[in-house]
Amino acid sequence: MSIPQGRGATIESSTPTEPIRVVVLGGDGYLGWPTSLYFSARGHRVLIVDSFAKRRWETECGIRPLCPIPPLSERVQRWHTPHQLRKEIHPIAFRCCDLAHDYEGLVELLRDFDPDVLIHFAEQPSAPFSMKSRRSAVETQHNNVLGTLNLIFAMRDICPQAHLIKLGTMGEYGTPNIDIEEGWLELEHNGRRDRVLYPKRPGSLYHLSKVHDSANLEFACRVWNMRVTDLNQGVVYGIASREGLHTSFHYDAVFGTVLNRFIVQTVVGVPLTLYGKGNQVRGFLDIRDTLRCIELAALKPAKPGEFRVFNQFTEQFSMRELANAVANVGRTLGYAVEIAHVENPRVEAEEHYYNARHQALRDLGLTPHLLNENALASMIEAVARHRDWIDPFSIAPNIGWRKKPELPLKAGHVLAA
Ligand code: USQ
Repeated sequence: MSIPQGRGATIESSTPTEPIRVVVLGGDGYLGWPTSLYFSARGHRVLIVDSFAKRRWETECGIRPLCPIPPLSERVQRWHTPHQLRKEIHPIAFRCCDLAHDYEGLVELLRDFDPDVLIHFAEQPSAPFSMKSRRSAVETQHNNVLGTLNLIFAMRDICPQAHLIKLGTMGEYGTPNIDIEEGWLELEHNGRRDRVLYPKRPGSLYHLSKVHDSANLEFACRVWNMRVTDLNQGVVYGIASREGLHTSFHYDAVFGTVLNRFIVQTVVGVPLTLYGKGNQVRGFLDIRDTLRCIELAALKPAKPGEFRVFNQFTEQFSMRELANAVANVGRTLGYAVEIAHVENPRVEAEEHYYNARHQALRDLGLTPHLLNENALASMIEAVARHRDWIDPFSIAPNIGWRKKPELPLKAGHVLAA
């Protein structure tokens, strides 16, 4: 199957398979929207479910994505228009439902749609947001942990055979001084052996919400025979877009992830905000690989009772390496890029061991898009097309991990509630 490509990262086609029924929870977001299109383009039936909480949080924080994102109904309509005559493309359905607060609505939509696979992005995704205030921490954990708990019960009772693909995070592990395995650890203690969930020591209350999810999901597999794939995803970068159908790309200090931020900073001429020494190491992946990894997990599901964990990233970098790579490419494109070591607003190790296993998705068939100068240059060029819409006042970090935001706040910055 081949589909016309828009600007930004291309959404590649893969081997056609039997159509499946896919619910994308959180399908209005940065990853949920391109995932919905990816599955729809391959002939699968897609139901998007979203509470639009992310749009509300953006308004509350006074920030906006790189370019205007039309309402979901309009985006879906724009997707349908060129495809209406193609029999293999089914209309994308959508429902508004807040998993944490509308259990009846959730049960009803699962009963109506009868999914084979549920892909769960419907969580508050930002570490800084979760550390902003008591209120935002409670909202994060309530939304994420209780939303997922409701989902577990609804699946148990309505569609127990369906496969849940849950977006977790590499940040669940933290930065332990031993190798990071894929979810499970073989342990020998006092002469006895066992296989246990890998010990977690995350760095924010957001990351911790995903740890709680993982524990609940493993329980559901063990006790209710559910089938779950927990994707411990690294930091995603890139712009997945088709003409008029951009995804919600953030660069602000709340929802923007580090490489996407560095790219925007290059374009607007703000020094790259390297937190602390910049020797923190994290796993990264191209947004196109996110889509492919989810497809691989969906087409080769976990078995009943299996809590399967994949570490979903393709390469690891220190923040300093990333900043230098962006600066070098930016300069060759004519931007005057500077790197600023700003005081680290987070509490995190800036020098640490990091060696995380990430073999399982490759074994399933992932061929990664690795980060190189061309990829960085095309991201810079794609962002530059939206230069006039970028809000430079939303870039400087203004949420600290410690009790009060002690960092200087400049005009236009949002105060923590
Ligand atoms: N960092 C900078 N400068 C910045 C922003 C971040 O140096 O301007 C540093 C941070 O201190 C941190 C690293 O970059 O050491 C990553 O920060 P990030 O904001 O890109 O990513 P993080 O907060 O860890 O969270 C993001 C997503 C989250 C996902 C996670 C994957 O927001 O949803 O779960 O990446 S991971 O990092 O592997 O846990």
